[in-house]
Amino acid sequence: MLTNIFTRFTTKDDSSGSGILRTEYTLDDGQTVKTYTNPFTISTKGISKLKFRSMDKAGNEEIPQELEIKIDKTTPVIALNVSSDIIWPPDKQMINVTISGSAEDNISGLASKNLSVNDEYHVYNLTFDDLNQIVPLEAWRNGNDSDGRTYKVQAKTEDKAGNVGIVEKVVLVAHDQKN
Ligand SMILES: [Ca+2]
Ligand SMILES: [Ca+2]
Repeated sequence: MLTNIFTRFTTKDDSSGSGILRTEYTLDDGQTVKTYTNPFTISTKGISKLKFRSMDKAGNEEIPQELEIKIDKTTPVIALNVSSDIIWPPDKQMINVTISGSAEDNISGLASKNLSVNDEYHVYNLTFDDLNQIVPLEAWRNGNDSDGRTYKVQAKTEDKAGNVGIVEKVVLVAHDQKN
């Protein structure tokens, strides 16, 4: 679940034993078997399977052990939609805007997801932990706000490897109908 994995095997034989002869490992299900000498870095993206076993000088072989290593360098995939991107007319009515969002991360999985709704007049400052909401937005802009009033809908997610994904949608209370 990290961005890179630094691998170090520690081996021990019981004190009455004959001592470790060597440790072997494979990253491709046995097609290439290597003898472990020094710590190494695994940076292959996605899911890798590390299999390893040790043998002692008396010829005893350990049952192979397996470790699943997830290297996740990609942000979660987010889909975000709003039911209206323009609110009209600016008559101070509250308009229900449906926000539909989903997020997934198929390597390490999602650690968190948040939805926020803000507006440029700093009247709205809402946060949710569910990306699906119905939010009443005020259909109003100041008469001298020539580019209209902007509501910003933001979905922010983080996966378990710390990759952060952000997707934003804008809902506009237009200044006039030509906008
Ligand atoms: Ca990811
Ligand atoms: Ca504006």
